[in-house]
Amino acid sequence: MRLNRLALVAVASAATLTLAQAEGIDGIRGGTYDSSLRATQRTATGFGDNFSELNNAYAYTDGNVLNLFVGGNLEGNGNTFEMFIDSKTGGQRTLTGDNQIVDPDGAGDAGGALGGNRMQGLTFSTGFEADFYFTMRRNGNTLSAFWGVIGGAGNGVVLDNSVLGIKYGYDNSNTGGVGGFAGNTPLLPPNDPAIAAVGTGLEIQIPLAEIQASIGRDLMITAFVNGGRHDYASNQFLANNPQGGLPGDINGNQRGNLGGDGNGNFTGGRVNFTIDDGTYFNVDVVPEPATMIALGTGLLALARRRKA
Ligand SMILES: [Ca+2]
Ligand SMILES: [Ca+2]
Ligand SMILES: [Ca+2]
Repeated sequence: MRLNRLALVAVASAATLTLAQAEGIDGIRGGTYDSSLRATQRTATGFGDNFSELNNAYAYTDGNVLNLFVGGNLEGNGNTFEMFIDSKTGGQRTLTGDNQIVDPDGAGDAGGALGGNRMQGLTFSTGFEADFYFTMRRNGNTLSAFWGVIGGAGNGVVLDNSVLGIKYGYDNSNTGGVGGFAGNTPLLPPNDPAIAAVGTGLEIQIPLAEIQASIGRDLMITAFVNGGRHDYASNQFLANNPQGGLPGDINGNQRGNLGGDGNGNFTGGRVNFTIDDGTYFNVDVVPEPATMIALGTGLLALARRRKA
């Protein structure tokens, strides 16, 4: 009898734990992210204060999904949020163009965002070999999101919160975080509390199975804001490396938008430069927090056996 009650308490605790951890994918940073700050922005935005800026990244895994929150804004003029995930061995450090065709309509090119006229040639940090690609744009209040497999053939997937188990949400109410870019002033301090505090922006949930993640192998993620046709990069990258995380930034100064060539120039539709080393953040892949559930189930089974 005593054991039965103990078992029930354990099961109830597990249920409470599960409920407490439910995170709405709504662009609002809930309490589940509290201990999972991964990166803060160190460069004021060249795409407009509170129009397009990436202030911080919070992310965690729970054995089933990756939950990712990026505090900031994405302007409703069609600008794109770009995210590359390195979740397994292999992939592309330099986008070869041998990839799925993602968002061809938005890119204005049959090859799509990753193709020869848009991001083919973009080179990631040393050690970062991209495996998957997520992109989202805002036109007014309409969100569009797409998924691509690096090295995959055929067409990417149009996401709508009901396919691949991938969910996304956005809240545009941020008015804090970084300001507008005003020249090559020194980098903002790392882990600035006001920048880390931004609590609205983009939120994404991706099943770990979809990115073939393995327990114990960290995810590596690099994210930035790009132009509407994926052809003109802003200066909002996460994470920043100690030098600012932008090409050529070796003197600790903020830099303006990277454009197509890394130097702020529009090159006629092509983003093609090398991102500095360390321009990504890690997210550890951990097992499901099943200890409580297993304990509850075990005790319940034990109680049943004793009863029988
Ligand atoms: Ca949320
Ligand atoms: Ca701001
Ligand atoms: Ca990889």
